[in-house]
Amino acid sequence: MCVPDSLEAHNSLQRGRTFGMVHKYMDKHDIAHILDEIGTLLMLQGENPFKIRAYHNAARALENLEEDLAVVVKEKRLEDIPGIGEKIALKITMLVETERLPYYEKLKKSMPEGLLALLNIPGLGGKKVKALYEKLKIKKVEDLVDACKKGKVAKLAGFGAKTQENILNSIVKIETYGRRVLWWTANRIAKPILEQLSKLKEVKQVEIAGSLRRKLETVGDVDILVASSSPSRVMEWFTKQSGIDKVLAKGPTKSSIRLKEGLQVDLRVIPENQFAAALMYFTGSKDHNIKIRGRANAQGLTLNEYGLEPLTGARKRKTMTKLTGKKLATEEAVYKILGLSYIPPELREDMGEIAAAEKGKLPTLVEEKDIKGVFHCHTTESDGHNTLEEMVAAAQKLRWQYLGISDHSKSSFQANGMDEDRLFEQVGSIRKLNKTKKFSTYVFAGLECDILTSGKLDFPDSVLKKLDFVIVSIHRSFNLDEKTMTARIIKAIENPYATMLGHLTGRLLLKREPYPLNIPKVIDACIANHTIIELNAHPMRLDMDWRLWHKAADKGLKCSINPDAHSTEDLQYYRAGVNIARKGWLERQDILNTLSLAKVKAYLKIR
Ligand code: DGT
Ligand code: ZN
Ligand code: CA
Ligand code: CA
Repeated sequence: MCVPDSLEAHNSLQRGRTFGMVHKYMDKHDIAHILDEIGTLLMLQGENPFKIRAYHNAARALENLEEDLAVVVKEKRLEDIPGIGEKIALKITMLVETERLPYYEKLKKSMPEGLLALLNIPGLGGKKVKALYEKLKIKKVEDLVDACKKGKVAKLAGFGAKTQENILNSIVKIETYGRRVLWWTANRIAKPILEQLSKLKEVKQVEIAGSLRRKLETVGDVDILVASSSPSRVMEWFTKQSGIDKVLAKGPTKSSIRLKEGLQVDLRVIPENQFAAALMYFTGSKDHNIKIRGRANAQGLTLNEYGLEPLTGARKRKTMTKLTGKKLATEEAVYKILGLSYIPPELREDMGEIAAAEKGKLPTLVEEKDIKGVFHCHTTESDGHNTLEEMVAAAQKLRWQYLGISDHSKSSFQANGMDEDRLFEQVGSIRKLNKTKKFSTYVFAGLECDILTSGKLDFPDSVLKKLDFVIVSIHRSFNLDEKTMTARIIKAIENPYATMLGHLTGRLLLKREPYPLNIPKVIDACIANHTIIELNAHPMRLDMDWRLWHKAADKGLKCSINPDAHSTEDLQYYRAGVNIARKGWLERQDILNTLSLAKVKAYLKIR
């Protein structure tokens, strides 16, 4: 599979914790999570693969459901959803109606709780976890660490010393990663809290701050700021809302809670006249703040979370005049007084934004509305969950002018990759669909073509040349050394039919490290060969990393914001891609899919 299991399952498993059964309100994500867990538990019990897959498929179907689950259940339409059969429909119904499922509870009780967390360790699948449990009585991560240290794991059939070492290394990494959450997930969790806060009549203003506002790829905790003159009422609501696991701190102006999902949320209530300064302060980043504060000091001002004030002492009088009559009601005003143009939160990372703001040379960042269509979408022809027509209909709903379909090639057999015949058949269907003008969205026929270990592509040029575009990606042989990996990718992108390079480093945020690669060399080769590097917008990938885009784009590298969509709902990932493009200082003209259909057609033709 190109993309790992559902995001939600990933994020909660990553902390090795499970949802409790006493939710006040169970939504589709909660239920999907339970179905995923049932599938996993069945796998650990050695159940048959079809039964296991049925649960995982049903979980994904729920995640992708666009309707209100409660309504579907009420109208008894669950079984109409592809991927949900009769038996699982009954279980979902029971969960929605009673928030309980005895089958699941019994299943869970029959297995040690810590086993599920073991599955999240890279390299440990159901079979291995089962063997560890049965042969060494390993029930949780601590047992496993202990057994590794004693050399017991190495001696098990199918493991060995190398595997034992890898397991230990992975555990160390998971422990450091485990404290953070994907931006996408944190945003989904934070949104309803924000919405409900804004409905309280005591609340004048409410904003997200911290890394979530800066759109960092992962966040440590969620920071919310509220402007209000009655903080106690706001705190009261905040610390008593549903979904709380624990109130970590409750004070008159600052409280912290931990949600059942494991995420921490900090709330600060601030008087209205200090809101802008506080928002700036708590948005950070810390490094950006330090530079900004230094700049204020140099101008005879002091900037802190309460506002911008004249420094005391000799310089006081001069600056007083400067501040008279100015109201610091917005961040813009604060930046302006400091002689800077407004710096969007995404750029506040101390990566040259202050110098650029001083010269009025900040980029005009790309926006969601600039996106005219997307490439890198999968369908049921490989490992996607929606058909070609369903994907196009969804793109049309987003008012996109075009959609680039790129299913997997034959070497990705685990993702049901296509051979030549199936590829040509799909190309035929796409051409035919375009002719019918059934949709206003034009479809480009492409391929996500595997880069083989040698750097050769999975299909000969004679096949590739019949396509509108080709994304070349690595899906296996990740453990080559840096030199070999770099040469492999460069060979692939030098192919004249390689339009773009997919998920550059293969990283999965909070889960899998990038493979070793000389990235600057690959970037230079892509520029020289006019090959685009995609900004894979899957929330778990966000690859190429935003820290590299600014310089690369200045050198002439072109970007394409690709959702790597495996369902119609995944098309929304383009938003995560725009966030990261903005963090990477990218402007409209750096990005292929901000172009109109006519211009993209022309571009692809020249190539
Ligand atoms: P996170 O939560 O680890 O993803 O990252 P942030 O940036 O959200 O960090 P957090 O939640 O600790 O604090 C939010 C912001 O508050 C941070 O970006 C800048 C500001 N801040 C917090 N503590 C300090 C500090 O000790 N010094 C400075 N200059 N700023 C701070
Ligand atoms: Zn892929
Ligand atoms: Ca934070
Ligand atoms: Ca915080």
